[in-house]
Amino acid sequence: MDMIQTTYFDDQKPGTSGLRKKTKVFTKKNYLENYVQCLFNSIPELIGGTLVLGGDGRYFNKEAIQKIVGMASANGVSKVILGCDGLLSTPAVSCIIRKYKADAGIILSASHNPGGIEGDFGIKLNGSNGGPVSEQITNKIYEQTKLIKNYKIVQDVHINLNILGLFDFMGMTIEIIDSVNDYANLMNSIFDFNAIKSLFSTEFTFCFDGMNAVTGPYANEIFVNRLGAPATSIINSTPKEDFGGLHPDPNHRNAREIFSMMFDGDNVDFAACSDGDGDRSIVLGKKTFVSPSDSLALLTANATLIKKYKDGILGVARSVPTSKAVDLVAKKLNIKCYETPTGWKFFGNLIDNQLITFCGEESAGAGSSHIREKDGIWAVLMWLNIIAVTKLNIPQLINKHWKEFGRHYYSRHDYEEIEESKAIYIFRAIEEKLSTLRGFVFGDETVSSAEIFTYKDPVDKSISENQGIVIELEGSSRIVIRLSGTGTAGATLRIYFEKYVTPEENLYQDTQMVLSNLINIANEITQIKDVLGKDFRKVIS
Ligand code: VG1
Ligand code: CO
Repeated sequence: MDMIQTTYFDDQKPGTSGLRKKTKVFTKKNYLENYVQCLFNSIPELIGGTLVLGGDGRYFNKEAIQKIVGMASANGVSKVILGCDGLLSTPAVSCIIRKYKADAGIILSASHNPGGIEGDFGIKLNGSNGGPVSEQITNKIYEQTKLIKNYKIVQDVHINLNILGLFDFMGMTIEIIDSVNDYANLMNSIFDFNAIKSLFSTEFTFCFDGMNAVTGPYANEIFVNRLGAPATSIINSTPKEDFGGLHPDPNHRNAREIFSMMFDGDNVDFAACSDGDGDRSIVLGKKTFVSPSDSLALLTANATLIKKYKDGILGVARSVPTSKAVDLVAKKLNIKCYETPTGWKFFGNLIDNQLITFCGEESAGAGSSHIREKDGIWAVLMWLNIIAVTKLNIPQLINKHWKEFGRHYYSRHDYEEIEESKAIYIFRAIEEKLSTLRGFVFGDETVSSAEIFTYKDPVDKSISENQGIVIELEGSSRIVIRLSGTGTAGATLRIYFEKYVTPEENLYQDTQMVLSNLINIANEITQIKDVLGKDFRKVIS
């Protein structure tokens, strides 16, 4: 074992979902090692404990695994559980931590960010409940990154990642497990696989796009081997180091293949795709994109059709920019609906303390108490199981939902890679205006409240400040503005819009048109075009 002096003293603050940087930053001498040592220093339970380790297969995944195994051994970890070939999806890591009672999990992924030498790399840390570590631990890690002076490592580790079984590595146990099996078994315990099998044996046609990232092997095992879908229904199913040039972010800009399949063609009933590490997914029906906020609402409304949730669910939670569609369902079901900051770590306490069963985000992540992560394939199986039971297709289910609850027109606009100083300037300028916005009239819209979202955890009472600006307008419309915590270049500003219409109003209008007033209001409040000098806006959902 060697104690290496660091040559790198840059402090690193984990963002919404771990630490993400350009791959070329992560591959710099000592960079990954420094950060991983900070993780070991922040989770003392790992000394003599068990670590789950795997990643989404992107460039540097395997090398990083060899280094982390060497560091785990030098730091006194007693067992490392590895996914075969170094592959584990984020939900699978959560499942495995819980099943094998591990102390922590490290997921090597920058999730929806592109991979490859020119792309991004990232590290997520999950705790013993299977979920992303809390803000308190993230803060501890950040403090460590300011102090770190050396790290411990066994150098030049070359483990064969393809042989399943138990091995001894200098007194530490390494167990290499099938990456998919435990997760697939968990899915089988939640859903009625026979009902979905019957659905696949009808005329029903299905396509899942693995985007050349981690979900391909999971989709093949679950949809094809266990549920009988044709092998051809899984596309881009081999994990590649650069994702074959695809950008595995489940939205219409990046998941082009399934969008054109569903909007330009007519022979597939249900299409879905996931992000790089498999924790998020979108579903599409014929000429129908299911807005993730609507998806959470619809899955909640239909939960009791699913084996595991047949007796009802405890409560739900959504992140602040996610539309309030699920709030209406919760009201009808007479269960509580919590509003949290963006990022999955805030849901864990609510699930652990039996306050909620379902949770989700507008960014296409939804999940339940079965693990402590959002879960892309779980959400697809939820939809398939509901379709199998109700015999309704996606457009019919969505229509039925809107006709009962009304519709939340919803859109997110992103301003990516803008100058950080300009993003901060825009933010500060709105903050200064906040108190004067209340009661302000813009055309036929009136601001009913404008504030910075602060979250108080109902369980441990911890406070998370500065979680975005929320502007509410009379008549259930909202604008939310926040800075992304997952980008790796410049700053990304996200602006979210929603407008509610009752079942009696027009449910079938163009979303951007319905939201155009709100978009104008946001332009006026932020002065974004003037500050940036040009229009950086990208319509994401
Ligand atoms: C984005 C999404 C957020 C999600 C996060 C991690 O964060 O908006 O909803 O939880 O990515 O997802 P941000 O800070 O860039 O808006 V994953 O699938 O990339 O771990
Ligand atoms: Co992800």
